[in-house]
Amino acid sequence: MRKKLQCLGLCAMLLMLAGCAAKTPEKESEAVVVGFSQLGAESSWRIANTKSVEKAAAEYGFGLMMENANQKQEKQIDAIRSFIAYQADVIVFSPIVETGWHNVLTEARQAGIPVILVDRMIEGEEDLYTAYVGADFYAEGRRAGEYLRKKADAEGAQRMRIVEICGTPDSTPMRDRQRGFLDELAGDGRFEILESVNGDFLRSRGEECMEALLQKYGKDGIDVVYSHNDSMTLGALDVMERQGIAAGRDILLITVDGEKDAVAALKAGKVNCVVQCTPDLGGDVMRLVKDLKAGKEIPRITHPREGAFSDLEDLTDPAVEGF
Ligand code: GYE
Repeated sequence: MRKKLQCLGLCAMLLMLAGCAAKTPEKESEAVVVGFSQLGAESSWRIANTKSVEKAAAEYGFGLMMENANQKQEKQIDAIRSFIAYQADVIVFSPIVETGWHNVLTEARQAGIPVILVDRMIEGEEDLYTAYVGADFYAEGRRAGEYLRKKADAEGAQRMRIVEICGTPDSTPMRDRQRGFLDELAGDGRFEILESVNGDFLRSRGEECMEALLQKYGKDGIDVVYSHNDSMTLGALDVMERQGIAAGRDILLITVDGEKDAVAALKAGKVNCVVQCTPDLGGDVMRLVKDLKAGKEIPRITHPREGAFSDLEDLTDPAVEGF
């Protein structure tokens, strides 16, 4: 069965490519083919992001060749090479980590195929991509820290011991959510980071990390969990609930993304702050693809507008909802 499906997929792709080869200039816009390398399916955020790209490509009438790399950089590199071989019009990709892209992106440039980064950035290599569409993760980290300072003020807290559950090492959201948070709290003696651990943006790892942290510090030794995404937060929350810890009161929880379950936990008082990060980036990306193909100048950086929800605000506001 699987073989058959693979074969069907291949035939569909060949047909699509045959269509491209035969494209006439007046059909140019219909025949745009976008190669999209998604990095994985590690979180609800990622799944929503994939859907957003698929939906937008269909709305613009673009052909989409999508490959999911299942968290493996080598697979992303292979996917980009296959898009180059197929002569996609534009390559869109979401780099799992910031480094290690020089060779493959040089190949794309030599083939004359523009590259748009979506969701995550790469380090340096400014001349090897045309644009970036995604969040300002540093600002997200600052928002998380800003909430915590206000919360400490509101509670008159003198000391807050923080554990940080981080996303994939060397990824842009991990690096910048950490940097922004630390910068925001720097110089304020009330805050102490006990430890930062790697939860890889996965719910299962969030659970493992929380178990290990509670074993090490005890429930009375931790005041705040700052988790880089909702999936890990929800895993950590499961552990707290199993251990009879009143999340949101005994231990404060700050999370990033804004998926429905996290916003529901916020409204239920189990999470204290949700810093928003929208997965809905497909529309911006495809608009840029269209403009690029039309020969227009496109902006180098497009950040979606984002904010934060917290228990310091009115949570009955209808605008407070998740994706
Ligand atoms: O926060 C997390 C996902 O890169 C912004 O990756 C993205 C992050 C998102 O796995 O849930």
